[in-house]
Amino acid sequence: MNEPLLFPPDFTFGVATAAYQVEGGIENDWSDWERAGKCKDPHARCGNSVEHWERFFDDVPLITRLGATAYRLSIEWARVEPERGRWEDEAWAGYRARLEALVKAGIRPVVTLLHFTHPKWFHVETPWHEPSSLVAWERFAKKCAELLQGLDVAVTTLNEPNVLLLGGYLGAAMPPGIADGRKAFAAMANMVRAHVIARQAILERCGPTEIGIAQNMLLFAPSRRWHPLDQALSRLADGNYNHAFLEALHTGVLRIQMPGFTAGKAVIDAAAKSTEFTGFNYYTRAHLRFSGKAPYVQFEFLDKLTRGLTDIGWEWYPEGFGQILRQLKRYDRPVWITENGLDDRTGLRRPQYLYEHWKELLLARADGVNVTSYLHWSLMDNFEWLEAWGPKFGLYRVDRKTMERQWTPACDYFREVATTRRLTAPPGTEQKPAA
Ligand code: IFM
Repeated sequence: MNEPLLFPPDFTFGVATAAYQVEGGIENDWSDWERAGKCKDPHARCGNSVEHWERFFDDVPLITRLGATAYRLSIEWARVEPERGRWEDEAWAGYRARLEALVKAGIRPVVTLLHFTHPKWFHVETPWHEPSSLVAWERFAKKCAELLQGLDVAVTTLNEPNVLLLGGYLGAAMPPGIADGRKAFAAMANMVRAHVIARQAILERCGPTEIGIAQNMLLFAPSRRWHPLDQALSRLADGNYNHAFLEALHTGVLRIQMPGFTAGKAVIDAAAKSTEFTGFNYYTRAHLRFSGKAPYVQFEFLDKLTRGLTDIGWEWYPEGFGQILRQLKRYDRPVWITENGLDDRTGLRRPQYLYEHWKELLLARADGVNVTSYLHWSLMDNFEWLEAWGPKFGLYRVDRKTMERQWTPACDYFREVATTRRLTAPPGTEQKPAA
């Protein structure tokens, strides 16, 4: 590419975090999960995390210094309703003060209502596969809508419902730790309904608001390109994992199809056309192999192009970003990149990663995909769920002994592109050029 590619003047550059991963001091289903020794390191604890709750007002300038004008953050349900039906007014006021501080600093909040974590009572008393989940959720969503009244914010109701369902309801790898296909489908249908309920509550109290979900999407590919069963698995994963939830929010019909294994259909009319934008979280490509014995699907990250996996072991594959972006045209909504990033423990690869993914984004735009925002995961290093404190996803490195936030080379590069809108290659290159 000889000419620099340009981002349009109204394109939004921002950063993202989630409450449990950064705030600290939260007791919820995940803190219980850790105590039960269910992270990779059974002694790992999120604990005081990176103290973003306490340090929030000092962290705001970290965002503005990047030239970012949007910040995706989440409300921790367990902080505001630690016991069912008991609101913590101080916590609500704390969130309001934080949102106002962002707005005052010229940063538009993109507020996530549910980012994986729940109050401790939720899975016991009103789990997602039961209708009672929606009663509890509606009360919470209405309080969130009150919180947002009068502020210029956007909302992602749910973060990666597909990850929560796969990990929490099929794989028993995260709370609530269930492995039950029937309950998983019931939970999925209720989460579609939950999006609709939250949207309704927000529109009623806040007026016109941009509302969507943040959907994790992987570029699925057959491990053996020639193998018909690996090919079929990739197609099924694309349909069920990537698109089923988005399709439901587009058409009002939720459909899961695993020929020979299972199928599910729920008609939720109110979900049709229930988003203002398509939120897309992209990290990598995954290869699928039919293994011949239960559970039949082998999921692998392969370094097919010998670029070096990212430190968490995911493939470096910006081309997949562009390919999925082109698929999203079908939803006929502006596309927001609600997350994209990598675990980069030296901090040296992130500028090149940004460059290659931004290039794909701009090429997709040139092909008519209306991508209007890019929110980097993450503003700063944080607690990475089952992997706990190993991964480093932050533009800012955090020294957890001193809690100091440290500028990295990617901060310079992010700022340069976000403020000039010109995509030029970062100085030096740690990555082989895309094939
Ligand atoms: O840290 C997570 C985030 O909570 C959800 N999306 C993927 C990120 C990296 O794994």
